[in-house]
Amino acid sequence: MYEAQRALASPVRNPRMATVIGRLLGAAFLICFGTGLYSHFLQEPLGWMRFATRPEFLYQVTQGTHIVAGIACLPLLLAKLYIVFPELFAFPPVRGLVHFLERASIALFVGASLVQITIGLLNTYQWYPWPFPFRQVHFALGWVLIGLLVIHIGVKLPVITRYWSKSAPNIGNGSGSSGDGMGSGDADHLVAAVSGNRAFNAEAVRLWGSTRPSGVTGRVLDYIDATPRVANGVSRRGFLTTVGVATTAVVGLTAGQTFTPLNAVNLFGPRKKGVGQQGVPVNRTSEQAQVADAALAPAWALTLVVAGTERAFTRAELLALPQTSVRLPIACVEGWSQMASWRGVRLRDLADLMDADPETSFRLISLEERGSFSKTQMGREYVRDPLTLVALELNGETLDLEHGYPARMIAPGRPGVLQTKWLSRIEAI
Ligand SMILES: Nc1nc2c(c(=O)[nH]1)N[C@H]1C(S)=C(S)[C@@H](COP(=O)(O)O)O[C@H]1N2
Ligand SMILES: [Mo]
Repeated sequence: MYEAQRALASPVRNPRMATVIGRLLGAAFLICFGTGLYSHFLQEPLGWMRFATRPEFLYQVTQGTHIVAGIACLPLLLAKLYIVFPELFAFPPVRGLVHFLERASIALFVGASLVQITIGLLNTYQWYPWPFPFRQVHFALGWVLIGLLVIHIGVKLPVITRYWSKSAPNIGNGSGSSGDGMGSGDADHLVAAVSGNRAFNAEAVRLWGSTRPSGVTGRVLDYIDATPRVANGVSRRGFLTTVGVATTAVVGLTAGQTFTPLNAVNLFGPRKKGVGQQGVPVNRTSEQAQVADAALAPAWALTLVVAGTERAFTRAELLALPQTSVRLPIACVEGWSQMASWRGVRLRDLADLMDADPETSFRLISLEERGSFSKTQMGREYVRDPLTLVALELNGETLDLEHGYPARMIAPGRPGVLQTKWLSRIEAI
């Protein structure tokens, strides 16, 4: 076992590096969790929840951040696994119940993280090669991961605090795993830890001083002395540079799908700004939604239903009402977003025409018959917002069929999935 660990030894495989990469990864996880919860509850609000409608690009920012931080997790997680990989060969593999639980929680943590990042990434490409509903599983796994992150930080707290700052690791004084009273299991563990890092070995010898203790600590030092002091190729600086470049590259070459200054280098993002009908990307097409016939039928009218009263508005009638122009983004949950100019009727004007109570929420129903977004709900804060439109025009032209002709919803600060295209009915609820 020591031989295996020795073969894997490297200057980057040390607790300081694990702490450095670990806290970046931890921060990315927390950002993903926070922005993910926000996105989730926008789509599935609990009854009492109300959301900010300003700034109108809020969701564009939170979801863009979610996707960018999620993508950054991939190289960071691989780097972290590279650093701690020799732990797989720790001997004995299990040193009692607590140690077993610690290792089991880490195994679960690594597995769940890999699944979470992978399904999230594939989702941004709208590829769902699995038999479960993405959002519910991604949401549940998010909670599992935060729980495991808390456990992981708790378990590793002594290491994290000791290696948090750049100063020399204080392995000699007052730490529970060295000095007198160490069991032989601890010695194995220390040998294992020490074997991971040549520079750390030298530090250990220095800190322990010239007096060579006998017993367990002496064994550790004998081991250190017997171990060749050659690094196996990867230097710390080289490793950090590689991780930095890889992370910057995957982030930088994707973020352009939502962050305009990087648009030119958006190589990995599945959607490009300005590419699509009327300069806006299309997520679900009229063909996929099977709405073309109903949407282009001359008999189309938008039906409003409030407190049992129904009223149908033809497109000509909608165009005859006061028109408002707004600039609002489509901000897809999958990370891309695009600002656009919309023109149409304020939803609150229609609600007033129907004498709707200002406290009512609405249900938006699309011509689309199947599909998870054919019916969506809109809270009162969006209904009453002056920027919320039943849009009839996009970027100065009649709304394209692909963008929801004859009429679509556009509201500030909402995920793309709730910007319902091909409207058919709007019901007060
Ligand atoms: N009826 C309906 N509306 C819909 C969808 C849909 O599948 N069906 N997709 C939504 C999603 S996921 C997004 S991101 C936006 C995209 O709008 P766009 O295609 O006009 O850019 O439309 C939304 N409106
Ligand atoms: Mo979307």
